Amino acid sequence: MALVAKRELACFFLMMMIMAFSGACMAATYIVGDSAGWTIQIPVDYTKWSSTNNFHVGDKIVFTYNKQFHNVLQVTHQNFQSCNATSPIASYTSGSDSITLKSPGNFYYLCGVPGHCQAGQKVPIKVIRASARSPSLAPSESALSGSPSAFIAPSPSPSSAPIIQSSKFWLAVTALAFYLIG
Ligand SMILES: [Cu+2]
Repeated sequence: MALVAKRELACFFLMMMIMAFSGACMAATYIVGDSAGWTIQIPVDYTKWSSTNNFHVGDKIVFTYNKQFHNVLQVTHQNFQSCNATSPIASYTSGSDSITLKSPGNFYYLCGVPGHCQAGQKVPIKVIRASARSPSLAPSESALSGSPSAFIAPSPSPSSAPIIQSSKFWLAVTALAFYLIG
């Protein structure tokens, strides 16, 4: 009986570790505004929503909305602040727009339908390097706020660090599982 409980505990622990690990190191997808989506019908503080998430290079943001009433325009910081939709960098109109965050920096999106941006349908997205997840490269993350443009320069593949992390991770998990099973 005790043995079964220990095994269950070990399995549960393994599952939790796997979930935590994949959450920390794999590309994530974020629905802008979560369940509310991209809207003005429900008051959503998109700036607050954005600030509660950590966006990394490789992550995706998805705008979900009724395309009859809204759209998504990527704009400059200046046009974001003034809700100027006349010269977007990119525009999306499908109603379910998945945008992959390809480089670090600050990106700005708003709805181009007159009045909507002013009503709060605008979201800033701050993207940090995927490799910033690795503790050895962590100092680069703090430098990002100073000058995002510096990070557009080509960087080494972020895949190397997670592989090292991965092997250490599995070693730790295996050791712990054995310990728990006894
Ligand atoms: Cu709109």
